Amino acid sequence: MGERTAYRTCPLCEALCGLELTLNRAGAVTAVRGDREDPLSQGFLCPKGAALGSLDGDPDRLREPLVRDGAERAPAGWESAFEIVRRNIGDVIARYGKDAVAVYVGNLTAHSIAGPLYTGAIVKAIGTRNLYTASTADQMPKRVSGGHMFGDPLAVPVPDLDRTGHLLMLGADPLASNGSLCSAPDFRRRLKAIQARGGKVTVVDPRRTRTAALADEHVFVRPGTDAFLLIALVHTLFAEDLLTTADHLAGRVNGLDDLRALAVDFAPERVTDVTGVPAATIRRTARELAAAPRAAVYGRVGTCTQAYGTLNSWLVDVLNTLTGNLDRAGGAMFPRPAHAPVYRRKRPFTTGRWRSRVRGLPEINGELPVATLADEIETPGEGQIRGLVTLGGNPVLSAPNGARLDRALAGLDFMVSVDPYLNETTRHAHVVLPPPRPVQTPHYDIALLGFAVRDYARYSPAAVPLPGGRPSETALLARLAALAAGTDADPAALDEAIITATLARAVAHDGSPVHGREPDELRKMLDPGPLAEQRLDMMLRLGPYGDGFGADPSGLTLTRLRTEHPHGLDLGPLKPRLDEVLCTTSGRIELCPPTFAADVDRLHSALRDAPPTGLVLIGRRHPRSDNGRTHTTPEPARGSGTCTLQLNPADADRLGITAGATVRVVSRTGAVEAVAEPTDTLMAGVVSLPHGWGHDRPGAASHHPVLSAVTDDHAIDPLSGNAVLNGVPVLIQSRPTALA
Ligand SMILES: Nc1nc2c(c(=O)[nH]1)N[C@H]1C(S)=C(S)[C@@H](COP(=O)(O)OP(=O)(O)OC[C@H]3O[C@@H](n4cnc5c(=O)[nH]c(N)nc54)[C@H](O)[C@@H]3O)O[C@H]1N2
Ligand SMILES: Nc1nc2c(c(=O)[nH]1)N[C@H]1C(S)=C(S)[C@@H](COP(=O)(O)OP(=O)(O)OC[C@H]3O[C@@H](n4cnc5c(=O)[nH]c(N)nc54)[C@H](O)[C@@H]3O)O[C@H]1N2
Ligand code: SF4
Ligand SMILES: [Mo]
Repeated sequence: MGERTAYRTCPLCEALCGLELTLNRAGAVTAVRGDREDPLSQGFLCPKGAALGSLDGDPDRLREPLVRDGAERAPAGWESAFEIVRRNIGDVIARYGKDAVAVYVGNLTAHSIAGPLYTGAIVKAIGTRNLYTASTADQMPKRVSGGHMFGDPLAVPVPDLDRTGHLLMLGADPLASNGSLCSAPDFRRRLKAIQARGGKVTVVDPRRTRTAALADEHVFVRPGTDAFLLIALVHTLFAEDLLTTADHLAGRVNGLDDLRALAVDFAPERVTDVTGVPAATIRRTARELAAAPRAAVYGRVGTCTQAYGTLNSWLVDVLNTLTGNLDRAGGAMFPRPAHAPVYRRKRPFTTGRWRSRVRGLPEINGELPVATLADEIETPGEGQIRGLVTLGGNPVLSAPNGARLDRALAGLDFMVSVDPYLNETTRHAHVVLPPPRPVQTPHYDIALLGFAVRDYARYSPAAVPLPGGRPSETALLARLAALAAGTDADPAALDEAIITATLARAVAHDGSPVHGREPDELRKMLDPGPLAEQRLDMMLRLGPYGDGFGADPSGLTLTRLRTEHPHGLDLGPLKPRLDEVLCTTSGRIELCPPTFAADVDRLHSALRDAPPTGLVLIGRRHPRSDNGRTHTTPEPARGSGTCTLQLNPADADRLGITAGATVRVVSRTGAVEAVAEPTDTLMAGVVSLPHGWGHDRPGAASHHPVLSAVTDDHAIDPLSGNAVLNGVPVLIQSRPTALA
């Protein structure tokens, strides 16, 4: 009675499933089902999505700003909280300069309209070079690879899952994670469909994951050594003359000879010891890849968050290109999101426009590696970080050597967090500004729709109105940008300025659908909603499926998406679009960028040394967990045995460790205790802890071993600055008997 139904996109992971929510009269979610009419997810729902109601209604979610003075925290009114933020950011800048205020942008901002539309404005308003994001603990290598190969850090090819006949997948466990940089609801069904079509799925992973168990073949690889395997595959394609001369790539590729020369030294036999992969398997894998009529190579978190992250990301797309599978149906393709104009002129991709103060690490894609954030906070001197803004992230759990970052955050002069929870990170904030509940928040995946396996768009209005006086997340971030600028300026001025500038550029660009028109006339046509939605409307109308402000009356507008397609709109399978994407200086795909070729020296020197023999640590994800947010979602976090140290039985025997024993995991940076779980799902020499588990409640004793205490902030992939979170050298010790 009094119940109603609302439809929205699940904001919890990159699969972007459509949900059908049942809400009671009070606006609480009483049931969650998969939305059968969503063309992309077709009713699929995972346990996390099913628990969205408890997350949405979580009593621990903050409802008003929290202000900290020393150890005391007290709720505050919005205006007084904003005033504290304005004054303190202003003070830090006045005393120490703009770079003294850093911004950390977490993964959650990627799942919102607010993050993509306003974080740039906040950073710009502060004027700081100290931008850090979860990207350098995740996918920066793919950005750098796309930047150098295709000219655009956003050019990340996605496996065309629904049409491929052969998938070679490295370092991804989509049956646990539901996929990343490949939005594909019900990944399992899509993998099984490849098999049902007579195709093959091969998984390369140091752990026999659920995904690996489903695959036709699972290849164990020693953590951190995929680059050797991948370059040996490239070697084999050249050596056995297996290159496919795909017509659509003819004349579009630079550096083929350089690449051939580079791969000469990496015969499969040479990399067997270091990778643990038999040479015969490598050769066969190369032959199968070349022989498959439609194949895609896909590498994800396990290949990015390691010592050779960029080399891996590059070699994955080299394989896609050499086998003729780049930009063709069933291969690796570039999605064409409805909100991204295709005519935009892009600047050539460069890195290192500035460097981090302490370690001299290059800027990549406008940011610095999160692995050096603690250095910049702790090291005195000019330019030291004294103030921090965090947006939807929990770096104490997610960044390498989180324990050090935890201590560093405690020393800041001022910290403000936009976050609905008090947790390991936000407990250091002087002001926490909580965004509203998911059902109170409109949704459109600006950041993620560019990685979907079909072109698709979905807009979800808020299902429950915001209580008066409570700012939306977009309003919060827009206000933060205004406060950071030191003015009490109307935050609306920011959106107005962006709309004006975008329309001015669009009418001036001869490739745009509104070329030559009057910006004022276009401005008046925008959706009458809040400014963030006017901006979204503008993006959709200028986009590849847009109405071009009336130029194509059947085209997309935000109003049309909202009213005519409440379950989402399918815009068809991925389409070849290399011409739109490529923006290298040469106008060709750069198969062998000099910086990547130079980094291959590290592979050479590693092969000259004896292969390492010690134990290495990798992370893992559980289908019910969600990065560092588990402790805030009671339902999904429960279940026994999920936070164990997994290790191979042979290693357990050698070390005298039995199942259920508590052991110490010791790395360069720290030690954690965990319960041992011997299992042959792990390759010998490899141990695994889950990622993202932390304290149950701030201030309470940690019930779980924290992976970020043993990951190393000194270990990064030099080309991307990405943290090395997998393949961490560790010692496993039996816990000394506790004193009676
Ligand atoms: N349930 C759940 N889902 C999630 C998340 C979560 O925390 N929980 N997080 C979300 C986020 S932020 C992301 S980015 C995605 C990530 O999604 P995925 O990329 O699928 O990430 P993982 O599930 O961590 O799988 C990474 C795999 O890499 C393997 N691996 C580790 N080291 C190596 C290596 O050196 N080489 C190779 N080849 N493999 C290696 C691991 O054993 C693991 O199976 O998941 C998202 N979805
Ligand atoms: N060892 C190891 N470390 C890893 C990984 C690994 O596999 N192994 N994975 C890495 C990856 S892929 C990633 S993406 C990073 C993630 O790193 P982070 O982005 O730093 O961490 P999350 O846990 O995703 O952060 C979620 C934060 O968002 C807040 N939040 C929840 N809902 C909302 C909302 O609606 N709005 C806002 N503003 N905030 C909200 C939560 O309270 C929490 O503080 O971790 C990385 N770290
Ligand atoms: S797979 Fe991801 S998007 Fe789909 S229901 Fe589960 S958490 Fe939500
Ligand atoms: Mo991630």
